[in-house]
Amino acid sequence: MKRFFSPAQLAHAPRHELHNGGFTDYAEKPARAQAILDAIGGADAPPDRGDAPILAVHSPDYCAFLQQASAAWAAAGRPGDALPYAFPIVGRRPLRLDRIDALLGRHSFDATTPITPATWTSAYGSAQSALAATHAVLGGEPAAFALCRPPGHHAGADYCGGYCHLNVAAIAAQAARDAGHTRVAILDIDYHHGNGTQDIFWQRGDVFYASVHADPATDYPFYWGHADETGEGAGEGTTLNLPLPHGTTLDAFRTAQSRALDAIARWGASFLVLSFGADTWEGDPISHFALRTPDYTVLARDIVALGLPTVIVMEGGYAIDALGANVASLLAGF
Ligand code: SP5
Ligand code: ZN
Repeated sequence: MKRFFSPAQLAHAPRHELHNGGFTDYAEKPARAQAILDAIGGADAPPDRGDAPILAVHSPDYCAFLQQASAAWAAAGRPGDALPYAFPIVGRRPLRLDRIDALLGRHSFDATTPITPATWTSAYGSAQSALAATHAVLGGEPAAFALCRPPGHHAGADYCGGYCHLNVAAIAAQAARDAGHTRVAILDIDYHHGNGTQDIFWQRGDVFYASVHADPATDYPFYWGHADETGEGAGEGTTLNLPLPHGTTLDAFRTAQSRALDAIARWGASFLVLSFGADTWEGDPISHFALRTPDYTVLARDIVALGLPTVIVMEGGYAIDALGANVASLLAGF
């Protein structure tokens, strides 16, 4: 299978994240990508397709913010990585969006996702990897893998959060739409709900979003991913959320994934984007499911049985010692 990764994706390396009221090591480390590369035997650098396919999903203001936030933070005399601390509740607006503090809160939904001088470069490379895999599949490959890091599924059209800046699954899905696929599905099997992906396609009837994830009643991102969220307007019925409890093992996960696959098949998708997170693994340090390494091959075979051309984009997975084997297990099923 073709695999894509840009060395530029390694540069984004925040020191800390805000966790339970204090700072801890940032879980989404560059070493994650190296562990995956080692396990899958490397990857090709993606060509540069420019920012048009990124701007097909994200707002120009938000992309400018990602490029400028770190310099503005430093210019304001702040040390370290840029981090928001004040957020506009829905319906409020800041009067001065030139203030870095106001900008950070306007374009973030949490305080766990610092912006560094390399954030834009790495996120841009991550998006280019997703686009390279998408174009490989559009060109006839049955499947291709984008080693996306930083990940994407928590990022909305104009906000970051959850270690995510550019929504690589949404960028891939939109590129497939723009290449002529009229019905594109995204299956998200990261441990966390992909709130950004859901938001981006919430009112659209041309992209189906299905997610299997930890119940937001107990888990981040809390405000999205409940079973009664099904989309609105033209998108009514094209969002499917399948929350699961702590301790979930293969049987229940596979049953939920099969429900998602059935819905995608019934809806008539002709192209699939798989948001894959290995944070469902039993030993993941920030998650509470109990999948085992061989389980990913089983899940992949069920996805292959759908018979759709498939772009796989990497999302979470924080047990670095097991991450390579877990990704290799998934790819073996393809
Ligand atoms: C892409 C993805 O999997 N994002 C997950 C974001 C989860 N953030 C909330 C949980 C934060 C846990 N932080 C643990 C810090 C360990 N040093
Ligand atoms: Zn996750």
